[in-house]
Order: sequence, then C-alpha cells, then structure tokens
Amino acid sequence: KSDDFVASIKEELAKNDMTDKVNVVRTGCFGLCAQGPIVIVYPDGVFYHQVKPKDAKKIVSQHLIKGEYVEKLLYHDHKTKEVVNKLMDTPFYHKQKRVALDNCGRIDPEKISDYIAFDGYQALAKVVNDYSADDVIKILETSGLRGRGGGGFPTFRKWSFAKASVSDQKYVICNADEGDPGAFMDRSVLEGNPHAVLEAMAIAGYTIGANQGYIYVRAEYPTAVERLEIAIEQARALGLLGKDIFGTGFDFDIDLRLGAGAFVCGEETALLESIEGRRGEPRPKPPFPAVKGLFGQPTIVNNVETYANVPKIILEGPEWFASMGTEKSKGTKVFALGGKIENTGLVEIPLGTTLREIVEDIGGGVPDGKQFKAAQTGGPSGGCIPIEHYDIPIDYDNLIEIGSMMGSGGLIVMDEGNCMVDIAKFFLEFTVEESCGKCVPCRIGTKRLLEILDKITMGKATLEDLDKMEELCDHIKGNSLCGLGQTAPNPVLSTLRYFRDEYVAHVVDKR
Ligand code: FMN
Repeated sequence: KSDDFVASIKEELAKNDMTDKVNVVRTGCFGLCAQGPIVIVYPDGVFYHQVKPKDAKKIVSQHLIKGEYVEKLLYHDHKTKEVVNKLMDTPFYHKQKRVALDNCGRIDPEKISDYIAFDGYQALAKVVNDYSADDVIKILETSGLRGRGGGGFPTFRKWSFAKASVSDQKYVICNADEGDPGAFMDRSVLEGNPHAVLEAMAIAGYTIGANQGYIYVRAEYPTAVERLEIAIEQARALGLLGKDIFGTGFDFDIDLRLGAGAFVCGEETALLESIEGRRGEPRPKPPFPAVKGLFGQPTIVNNVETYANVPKIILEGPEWFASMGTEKSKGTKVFALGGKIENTGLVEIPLGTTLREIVEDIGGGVPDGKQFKAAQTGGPSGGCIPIEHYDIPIDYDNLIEIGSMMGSGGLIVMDEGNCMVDIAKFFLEFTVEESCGKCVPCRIGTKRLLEILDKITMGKATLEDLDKMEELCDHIKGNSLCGLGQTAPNPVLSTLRYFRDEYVAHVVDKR
C-alpha cells in the first residue's frame, strides 16, 4: 500500500515539475498501524492518514502547491471527534516514550547520514575512545537494562560473564528471530532504525572482546533483511564496521544469518545450533552461551530491542534511562498491540504504565462499546491479565506474579465475546506445531494437553480432566529441556486461574 502511494506521489511531483523541490522519504513504522499508510508533510508537520494512491494528486495540488490542508485526509480523534494535525499530538502517543523506536518514522533507514544526523555512531565513538570495557558494564548496570527478548536477564551481567570468559574468539549475536504470533516489535526496529542495532553490537563487541557479530533474522522479514544489508554495507564503507574502527585498533564486523521461521530457533541455544548449520534444537544449559556458545566460544545473545536501547543509554546516561520504569524494571518496553482494540499498532511505554492506560488511553479502548475482558501478554509463553489486574503497573516481576510474563512484547486484547478456553487452545496449537521434538515432555506432553483441551471444547470432558490437565501442565513445565516447553502450559494455567468458570461451563459433570 505504501509503495503504491510513493509511486503515485512521485508521479504527481514529476507532473508538476517539483521533483527537485520535494523530497519523498520512506521511513520505518510510525506505530499507529491502524491509521496507516501515514504521510507527514514537512515543514508543517501535518499528517494524513489512511492515504490511497489517488490521494497523492490532492496532497500535491492542494497542500504542496496552494498550502491548504486536505481536509478529508486529516485525522479526527475518535473520542473527541476533533482534528489532530500532528501525529505526536494524537492521544495514541501521549503516554508513550520512544527510546528503542526513537528514529522509527523519523529517518530514512536506508541512509546512514540520516542516522548520523541524529547522533548515530556517537555512542560507539565515545565508548571506543573514552571508556574501558568495565566502564560500559558499569553504565549498563546503573541503567538497569534487562533483556527485552522475554527473560528479562540483566544485560550487564550477561556481558560481564562473556567478558570474563577467556578466549581468542568471542561472538556477539543479535536475536531477530521474533516468532511469537502477533509480535512485530523487532521487525519494526530493524526496518526503521537498523544502525542502532549495528552500533550497539559493535559496543558489545568492544566490551566483551569479540570481533565478529551475527544477526539471526527470519527470512520472512525481507524488508528488514534488505535494510540490514544496506546498513552493514554503509557502515563498512564509512569504517564504522570492519578493521581499526575510529583508528583505535578495534576490529568488529557483522554478518547476517537467515532463519527459516521456526519458533524454537529464537531460543538462544537452538539459534546457535542453527547458525552452526545444524537442526535448530536447544542445548542443555549450563554451559550458558556466555561461557560456551557459538562454535564452542563465549557468545552473547541479545534481543533486537535490548540492543536498540544501548546507544541511547551511553549518550543520554544510565541515570536518564533508570529514571524511567519501576524499581526493578527500568526504561521502556515496546509492545505490539492487537486484538480487540481501536488503535492496533506498535507502542513504547515507560515500564510501570498500567494495562488500563495502554488499553484505554493509548489503544483508544475496546471497539463497538464492548467490555474489556483480558489481555494476553508474552504470546505462547505468557498468560492473560484479567480485568481485576487492569491497574497493575506493567513490569517483569508484576506480570510473573499474576501468572503472565512480559515475553517479547505481544499484547493481545480480548473483549467479552472471547472464549478464554479458545484462546488457550490457540496458543497451545501453536506450541504443539512448533515443538522441536527433542524432549519428551514437550513433544508428547503438549500434544496430550491439547487433546484434553479439544475434549473440553467439544463438551466431552469431565472435571477430572481439568485436574489431569493441571497435573500435566506441572510435568511439562518442570521437565522440558528449554523455555518453549517450560512455558507452553502458561496460557492454559493462567486462563484456568482466572476463568475456571469458563472451563467448567464446557464440562459434562458440573458438580
Ligand atoms: N528472544 C528473542 O530475542 N527473540 C526471539 O524470537 C526469541 N524466541 C524465543 C523462543 C523460545 C521458544 C524461547 C524459549 C526463547 C526465545 N527467546 C527469544 C529468548 C532467547 O532464548 C534469549 O533469552 C534472548 O534472545 C536473550 O536476549 P535478551 O537478554 O536481550 O532478552
């Protein structure tokens, strides 16, 4: 859709002899997907939403030539019905704070000069010229940055373990596998701000003593792959990757490795197997990758969003980052907001924002006057948050306490019409399909679990089946080899915890 609009506006500009007067810049995602494609006209900064190729003519003839806004393409707030001219003035952005997504929608991701114009590669320059590896680790510790890929492991700790591992060869890996259904946070960062990830990986290389990085990105993300390829080439051409970076003697380069789209390959040890050319199956831990990772060498694996925060932390200072968030969850988190919500899209919130604020203020509420029922976070590994926890500040620990988890950032809203047993079944079907089959509890246990869920939804189960299901969940969680199986029962357990009545409504022997 955006491609068609770009072609059409270029045509209109050419017809009006304005090609050299107006620059058409394709950016990454603005976040407000429900209103896309979005066009912002500068210098006014006015935005038009849901544009179609045929709208290009009016934008050129009316706005660019006569200086009059195109009324019918302006955005009206769906609650107040008032026109909002600037994208960042829409209620969707009021409670957001863009750190990882900062440049997305602002720069041309295919031009390194755009990234540099917004302080790009200054963090790397500062690190390699002024900081020791220990300084960087200390900065990360003070910032409180935790891994955004799901587990929330403190980033400084992982980097310091890898730094402490003695070896001539170490690796820095970016996990851009992003296999959760409904998740597109990492894709948006890579498509909109690829250099931030490259810069952070180079900083990681300097810190742990690695000279080679790999980005493991799924092949189903062709735009992300293409923009990464362009970004790597441009960074190499300016000497920001490769040999003797900033004349300091520090060498670091990055290559891409494409994944074939298996969810389990996002699990860090399965990812290492896949890069090594083997079937993507997890390895037992320990040893952890920071000690024995890729090709047996010390390796750090971090998520795209984790890296995207690093240059900002270096430049703005760790205290700035730590000033956002809750006591143990600092900074911001990007969520892919979907389901029964007015403003589907990509949102970045300071941690500690409540679910109510995300759904009502940012998301614009549940459509068609329906009631919010629950939100699912963490995808197939996560759980649901019912309305009684609507005001819970979102952070790593709070979510775990109520039986869900942050996960990588999928946030799916359900309304009164959704059956929670169906939701649990949807996620379980996904994990059954994606289980690699290496360990028995996951390979067979999740299948048996799904059979019981099937029996329940067909109205053939008994209360005893519910007990069996809970027991089986415990076994799968406790005995699976990797995080896939260890978390697969979560959607079932959390829906059982908060919506047991819906399960009971399906069974035949209601006591
Ligand atoms: N982490 C990601 O960053 N991206 C993924 O797509 C991803 N998929 C995963 C899939 C499974 C089944 C499991 C168990 C874990 C997955 N993880 C994923 C978590 C990684 O194993 C690892 O913890 C993460 O990449 C570490 O980076 P972080 O510390 O920056 O979060």
